[in-house]
Amino acid sequence: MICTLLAIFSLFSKAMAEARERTFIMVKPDGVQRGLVGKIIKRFEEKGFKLVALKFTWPSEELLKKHYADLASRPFFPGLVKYMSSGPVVPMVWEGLNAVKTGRVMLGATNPADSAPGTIRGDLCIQVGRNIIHGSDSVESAQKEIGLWFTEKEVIGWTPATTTWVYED
Ligand code: IDP
Ligand code: MG
Repeated sequence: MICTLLAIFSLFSKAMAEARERTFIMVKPDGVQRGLVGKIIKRFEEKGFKLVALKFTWPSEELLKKHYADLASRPFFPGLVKYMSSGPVVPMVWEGLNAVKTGRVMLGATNPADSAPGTIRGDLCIQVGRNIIHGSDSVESAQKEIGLWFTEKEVIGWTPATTTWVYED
């Protein structure tokens, strides 16, 4: 009996922990210039993910070089840093079950030429060097990116009134 209760409790807390997965999403300078911020936020809101951090900021080249450190040796890196530092961006943190993986699916492929219709990139942009949005590719990179762009205090824990209508438990 106690074992069953413990098993149920551990399944429940596992589901709750998974529902707290966080991903770092950012509207890039072209998305801001093209007036797509509201539309992009709406997609994540309507999906059922929870917004836990957001800001409007013009990022430094230094921050962008850290953000894209993994790509430093790629030929497009200097152009990428120039593009990303060319204007304000909207970094955000979204939370929910499988937020990282589902967030990537919602973004679509890196190159909009390969992004499926219905995805953000598939619907709203054309070229890889102007692909309007960033999304973390793993839970580990999400944690790194959230730490780069936000302080701990800027990430807000809260419970939306809709939670029990989005999740079964
Ligand atoms: P991702 O944004 O889908 O995770 P990454 O391979 O991590 O894709 O590349 C980061 C960003 O670098 C892309 O979103 C895009 O803006 C840019 N990028 C990637 N490949 C190219 C390229 O071949 N030419 C120009 N820019 C590129
Ligand atoms: Mg990436």
